[in-house]
Amino acid sequence: MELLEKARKLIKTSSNIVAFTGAGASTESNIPDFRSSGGLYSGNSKKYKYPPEYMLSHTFFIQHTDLFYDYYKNNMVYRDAKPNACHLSLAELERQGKLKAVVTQNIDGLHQAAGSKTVFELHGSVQRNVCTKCNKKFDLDYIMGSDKIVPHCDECGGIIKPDVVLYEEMLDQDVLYNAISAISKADVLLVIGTSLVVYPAAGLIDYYSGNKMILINKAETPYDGRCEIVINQSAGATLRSLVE
Ligand code: CNA
Repeated sequence: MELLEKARKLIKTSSNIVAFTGAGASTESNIPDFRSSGGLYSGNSKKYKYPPEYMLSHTFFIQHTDLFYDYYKNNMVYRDAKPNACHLSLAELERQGKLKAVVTQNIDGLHQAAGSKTVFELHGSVQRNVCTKCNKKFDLDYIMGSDKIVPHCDECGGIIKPDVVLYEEMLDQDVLYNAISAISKADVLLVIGTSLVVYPAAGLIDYYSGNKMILINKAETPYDGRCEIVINQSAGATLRSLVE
């Protein structure tokens, strides 16, 4: 049976689908991923003398806060991005009662913008920001609107940190617990737009115990052999065709 047809059938007959998404779910919203050619790791950050992994680390945030924010604001925040067919189709599956949760490595907030309600953001979100001194919360407009490169709290003057999980930092334990719980109970697992090389996030799909894993990713991944169906096509067009 044709792959798309087979995937469509699995989705049609399931009422407990969970989606696990990565940066490839948002490239069609014009947000670059990390590892595609043209992605953030492939050279469009040449302006900086440090590798992106280091500039997105906790150590770098503490030791070079100004450079961190320069890189972060120019490469990780896309305020004009709109949800694409991938985000919208997943939200539609949730509205139909078929999809129970989206577990995402993305930090862009586009699943919620598309209408998804149950979203577990493993790596946090650029939309939330918090003062490192007094814990006051700030939205993205405050961070980007600040005329200084490093945003400071308007009450105590402390440095504000994005609620984004940087390299060297732990994942939020509640988010992790909820994500594992959803994945381990899922009937169909839709894995979309992720190279599956960033741990511990990628390891979460090991908690899926079924045999209906559908992977939609342009490039090969280390998990291809474990999937029932692998579709190496664009996430937006594929999801649209699976859900309509
Ligand atoms: P990655 O390692 O960059 O992999 C992305 C994968 O998506 C690649 O294998 C591509 O082949 C594939 N891909 C790209 N575009 C499409 C498309 N249109 N359709 C289908 N497949 C596509 O990114 P991961 O998510 O695996 O890595 C996890 C990192 C990336 C997390 O820490 C994220 O926070 C981080 N990240 C997030 C964003 C975002 O929030 N939009 C952007 C860039 C990086």
